Amino acid sequence: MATKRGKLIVFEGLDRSGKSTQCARLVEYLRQNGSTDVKHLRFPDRTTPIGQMINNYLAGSSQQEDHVIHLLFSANRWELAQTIESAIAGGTTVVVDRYYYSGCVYSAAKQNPSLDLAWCRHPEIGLPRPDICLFLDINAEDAANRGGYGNERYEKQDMQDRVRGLFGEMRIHEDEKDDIVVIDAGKDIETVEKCVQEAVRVAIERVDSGDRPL
Ligand code: T5A
Ligand code: NA
Repeated sequence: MATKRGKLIVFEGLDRSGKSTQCARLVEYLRQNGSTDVKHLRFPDRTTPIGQMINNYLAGSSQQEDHVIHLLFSANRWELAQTIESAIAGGTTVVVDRYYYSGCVYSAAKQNPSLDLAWCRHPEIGLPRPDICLFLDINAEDAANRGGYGNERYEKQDMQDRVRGLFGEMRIHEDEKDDIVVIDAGKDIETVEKCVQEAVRVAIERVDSGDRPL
């Protein structure tokens, strides 16, 4: 029997919505209960030279023109595109903390007139398409009340409010609406975790039944 391809599972949401927490829990769960290898990635990947430029920008220790930082975030994904594709083709499931949805909406939320959502999408087109995007939905105020908020560049309430609105408009593919599952991230960690597991189970079944080829 041919090996099943791996799945691409993406977490999205505002800063402090619980992505890293849920990502780690899902990776652990799939490693214990799934039948495939699991690879855990996050964007920005701050370990590459491009990722270090992004890190300095987010920390406020360097400046970048709006289009330039947008393209660096995108390039940081393209650096790993081949790795993601090979993993999936080889049967490994890839779980990613932020992806091109963040890439587009954070840039568009800056309200630079020549950097709208349509412009922001272009460099992302052609990246591996997620089988499911789990959008951890929380309002900016509740997110702000969680630990450690306020140290990085985009962690400001008005920016986060615009980002949340733009997530709803975000599409790379025409039929992408079905890729996105909204999860109420204001609930406790275990409740959110259960919702995530159920949504992922449904998505995996959809792909394996041939309903959703890559
Ligand atoms: N960005 C990113 C772009 O502009 N363009 C791009 O292309 C990309 C990829 C950095 C910034 O870069 C921007 C977006 C961001 O502004 P990041 O490194 O992912 O992106 O940084 P954050 O999203 O800010 O990561 P955080 O770690 O801050 O947030 P998480 O991962 O959403 O939240 P998490 O899991 O670390 O949890 C935060 C706190 O809340 C608690 C946790 O214990 C932790 O203390 N928590 C909960 N508390 C109560 N109830 C729950 N259900 C909880 N879940 C977690
Ligand atoms: Na995070």
